[in-house]
This record gives sequence, C-alpha cells and structure tokens, in this order.
Amino acid sequence: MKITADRILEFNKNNHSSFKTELDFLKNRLTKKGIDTEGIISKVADFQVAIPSWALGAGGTRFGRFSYGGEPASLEQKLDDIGVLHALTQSSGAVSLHIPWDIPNDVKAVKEIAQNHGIVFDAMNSNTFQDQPNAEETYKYGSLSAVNEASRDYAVQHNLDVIKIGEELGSKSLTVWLADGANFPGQNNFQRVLQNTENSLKSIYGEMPEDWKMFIEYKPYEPNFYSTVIQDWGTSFMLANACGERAFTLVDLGHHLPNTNIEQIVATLMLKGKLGGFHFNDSKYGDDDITVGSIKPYALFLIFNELVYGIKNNPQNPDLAWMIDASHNTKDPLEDLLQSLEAILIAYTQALLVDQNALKQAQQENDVVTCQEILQDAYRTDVRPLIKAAREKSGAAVNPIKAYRDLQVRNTLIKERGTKNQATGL
Ligand code: RM4
Ligand code: MN
Ligand code: MN
Repeated sequence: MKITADRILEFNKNNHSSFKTELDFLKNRLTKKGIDTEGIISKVADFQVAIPSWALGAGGTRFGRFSYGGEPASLEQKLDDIGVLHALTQSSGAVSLHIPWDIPNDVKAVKEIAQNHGIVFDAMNSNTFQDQPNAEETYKYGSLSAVNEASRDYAVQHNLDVIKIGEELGSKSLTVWLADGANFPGQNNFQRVLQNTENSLKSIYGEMPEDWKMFIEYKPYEPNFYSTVIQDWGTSFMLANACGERAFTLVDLGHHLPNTNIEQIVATLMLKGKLGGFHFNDSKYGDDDITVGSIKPYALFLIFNELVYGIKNNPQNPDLAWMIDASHNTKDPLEDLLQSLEAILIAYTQALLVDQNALKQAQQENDVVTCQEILQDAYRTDVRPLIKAAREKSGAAVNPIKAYRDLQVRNTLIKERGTKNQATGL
C-alpha cells in the first residue's frame, strides 16, 4: 500500500478547523516571549528518526507472540510499512536494518523501494546474540567477547559482512550491541572478556570504511542476568576511545537501571563529543521497549533539553543517529510507532521552547526556583499545534493516527497480505 500526497492533502483539508485557532493563540503567546515560532516549526519539520526493521513485526515476549493481520513478511514489505509511516508523518525517512534478520536478497530492488518512499538506510545493526540455522560457530557463550577464538572471529566477520551490505545500501554507520555476558558468578573472567571485546571491536573498526562511524550500545542486563560485558556508558565510552575518533557511544533509553539520570549521561557524552546514536523507547522496570513517552514524559523532556543544548553548543559532537527502538505486541505496531513519533516530536518541541539565556542567568544567580520554573513552563506548554503546523508544512497528515484509521490502512494491508504472514526478526 502506498499513501499518495493527494490523500494526505484531502485529509488535512477536512481536519483543519480547530487547529488553526489553537496555533494562532499559541504563536501569539510565544512570540510575545520572543520565541521564533517559525524557526521551531522548521526544525520540527526537519527532524527525522529511523525505524528499526524489527519493530514492524509482531514483537513478542519469551512467553508468547501474538500475530496480527497484514504483518510484513519480507524486508520489501517492511519498507512499505515505513513508507506508510513516512507518508503520514514525514518524520520517519530512514530505516535501520538488523542483520541477519533482514538481509536484502536483491539490493537494487530494495534500494529502489526505499527511494520510492523517500527512505534512506541509517545505521546497520549486527546481531550476534543468536545462532542462525547454518551457523559454523556458536555465540552461546559470547560473540565478540568469547573465550573461544573461533566464535570471536566468526562474530568479527559477521560485523564486516554487515558493513559490506550497508555500503551497498548507502549506510554510513554500524551499531554494535553485544548481548555478551554471564549468567552466573565465576562464569567469566571480567578482565579477559573485556579485553577480548576491545580487541574484536578494534579489528572491526580497523576495517570500517573511512567515512563510517561505529556506535557502541550498552545495556546493564538481559539476556544475561549476572553480568554484561558492555554494561554501562562508561564501558562503552572507554571502548569507543580505544577504537578511535569515529567510534561513539549509543544511548538507548531502556538500557539503564531504574532512576538513572540519563540526561546527565547525555550531557557528559556530548561535552566529550562521544554521543553518536540514540534509541528511543520507554520503560517502567527494564528494557521494556514500550511506546516512547508512555511512562515518563517529563524524563524524556529533560533528556531532550540536554540534547538540544548539546546540538547547539557542542560542535565537537557529531550529528546524532536517531532510532525508535520500541514496539509492542498488544498494539498495531504502526499505530504504536506513530504514537512514539508523536511523543518524540512533542518532547523535542518543548525542549526548543526552553529559554536557554534566562536559564543560564538563573543558574549563575543560583536562583533554583526560577530554573525549575523555566523548565516546567516549557514542559507544560501544549506544543501540538506547532507540530501540526510542521506536519502541514512538510506534506504530512496533521493528525497521523486519525489519518491512518480514516484511510483504513490496516484493513488494506490485511487485504493485500492476508492474516497469516509472519515477519522475520524477534
Ligand atoms: C537490544 C538493543 C538493540 C536492539 C535489540 C533488538 O536490547 O536495544 O539496540 O537492536 O535489542
Ligand atoms: Mn537499542
Ligand atoms: Mn534494548
């Protein structure tokens, strides 16, 4: 299914009325405060987030998997789904592939489909946490960190293969998330597995094309429950430094123990020019991968506040690779991703409203109350009319979820693909 620009225009014509009044009211209020609303609308319209290929299928838990109709069965169909999201929002113009889940059979055809939808290939993810049916070596006791040299070499080679595929597709970065770790005390020699990991990452880094970046993602636990080799931002940062200047840390919101101050981690990494990638999701307990902004929207805003500050003030930090790393099997995944995109844009827009000069002055004066007022004033502003204006400007639907439902997207996909399809991946 492809949603044409005409259908979006028609939808917008029928869904305009109340938002224009709200927009005028908000613009008026913000302009009086000296805020450049048109500048904010342009920034929001330009913001692009990659969709991971795994999120389009029915996610499951280890207790079960519930399919839904019209699920994409191939990479081509996954790209079509991202095409639907992008047509509705104009803010998901990128895909992040997970290999070996989504190896393109026909690179040329896949590129053409992506191009037709206005989608580019962002970071490539190299999964080394499962053995494939034809695997020659096992990752059961680790991949890049394994004590078994053959497993390590096999995992390094897999990463190099992923880079090759990425090069053909036009990607420029590799994300390494390692599940490696131990389930029981004594199982691993911490120093040895860390050293193995550093050596393996250096081998991959050494073979990366000159214009590629490497993102090292950390996570405290799961699937290993006693220890994880790259457990936190410090370990990732250390490994990125060991590899070189094109290696960076990747922050995934769900990869922290409860109550970790993620905004402070973001600020620290950006100051050091080492924040490269960012995965959005939300969580209550662990790596729950639930809809962005569904549990802790204020935390998301505070994180965005640091991101916006860093983007403006830290030229030493590269442009970030943004990706949604969330999807849930009790929702239609496309609607879930639309909700995540909405939450991301809301937090971003609110962060853009923060009066940085006033905040700096209040901080200089140790006026703690004013500091809090400034942040909360931005957070408590209903910025949705600005987002609708940005969407209208870029040819997206002013209300993507309503458009998705009005246009009967899911029913059409079920008619096209049937009810029995099952996606590759998780
Ligand atoms: C991991 C991590 C990776 C993601 C996999 C599917 O927990 O978040 O980024 O690619 O899950
Ligand atoms: Mn992630
Ligand atoms: Mn995760």
